Amino acid sequence: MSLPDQASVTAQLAAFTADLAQAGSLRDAQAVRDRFLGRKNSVVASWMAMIGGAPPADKKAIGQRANELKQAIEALWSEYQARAEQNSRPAGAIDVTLPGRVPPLGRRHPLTLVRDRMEAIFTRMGFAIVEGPEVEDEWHCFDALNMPAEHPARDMQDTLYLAAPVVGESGRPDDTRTMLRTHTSSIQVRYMQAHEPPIRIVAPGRVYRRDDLDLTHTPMFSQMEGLAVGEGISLADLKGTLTAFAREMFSPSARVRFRPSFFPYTEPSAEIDISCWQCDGGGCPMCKRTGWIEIGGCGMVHPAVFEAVGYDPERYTGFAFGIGIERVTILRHRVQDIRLFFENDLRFLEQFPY
Ligand code: 2NM
Repeated sequence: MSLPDQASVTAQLAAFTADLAQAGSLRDAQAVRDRFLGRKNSVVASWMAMIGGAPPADKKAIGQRANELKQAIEALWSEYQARAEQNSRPAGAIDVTLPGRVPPLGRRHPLTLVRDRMEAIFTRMGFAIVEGPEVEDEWHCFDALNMPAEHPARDMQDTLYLAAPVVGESGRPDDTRTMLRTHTSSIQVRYMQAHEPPIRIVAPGRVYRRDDLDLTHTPMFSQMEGLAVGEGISLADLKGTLTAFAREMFSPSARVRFRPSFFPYTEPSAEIDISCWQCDGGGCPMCKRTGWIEIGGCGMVHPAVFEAVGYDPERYTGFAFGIGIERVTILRHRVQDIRLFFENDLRFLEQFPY
């Protein structure tokens, strides 16, 4: 056999192409490829084998021809395979053997998860969930809640008023400004106007205040306020309700402590502390070594609020409380910065599994 030259390469490629065209099945085609490219007894293998016995001056050229042939056949073979793959099913058909594409799944926001849990706990205790408008009038947000015109919370510094005043529903002469609600108590005022006692409701929702952004403040945040009104409702009912909530939400051994405080719409008023669920009250970094963690405020509804909504303050008493949903979420999940809740960074949001 004469030594392979450029013409031999061309001739072998032509032979390969012709033989492949004759192949009636993938198995036949693979046999053709093996005859040209296989490790033993193939055309390429026999050319490689000639290198050893060839005159030194020809060795390099034979090696080059063998490589050329090998690469060209490999290229033709991949084209053949790609064509065979396409022809094996009708155009546009679905290849049912391919693995399915898993669509990316959304998930609930951490604040929604905590709110849902809180709602479930209060629902089981007989509270109804009530919502209301985020754009409010001053009467429902302030006047009805024993916060008269001179009250500092009504200042432009603290409250976001809307540019276009709209006449409110109360018909009162001072009821002309609209605002973004600063607490969800306005929902409870609306509910009391529309329903006679006994009532038991929780009002979750977003609230707005004129705050600058920092680690612990955002101008929008979420609250859940609770309200129970009836005959003979006492501070003991308030404490029992909050204790039951804390045991389900934080720890079965949770205790509740009231610290005297002031709100215009309750008397007496208190801050709500829960025994630290990390150290069970012993003192740890999470509770700043105090054993207690503040989660909100509460009190017995002020008679002036009942007057405003048309309830008889001689007949009815009630308790109310407000809990910050961001605050509870931050404490439960040790979130470092409140702003993370509102930036929608998936690396943060994907860390809340339940
Ligand atoms: C709080 C603290 C104390 C509250 C009062 C009322 C209403 F409408 F009945 F007067 N709703 N919520 C209340 C009381 C809210 O949040 C820190």
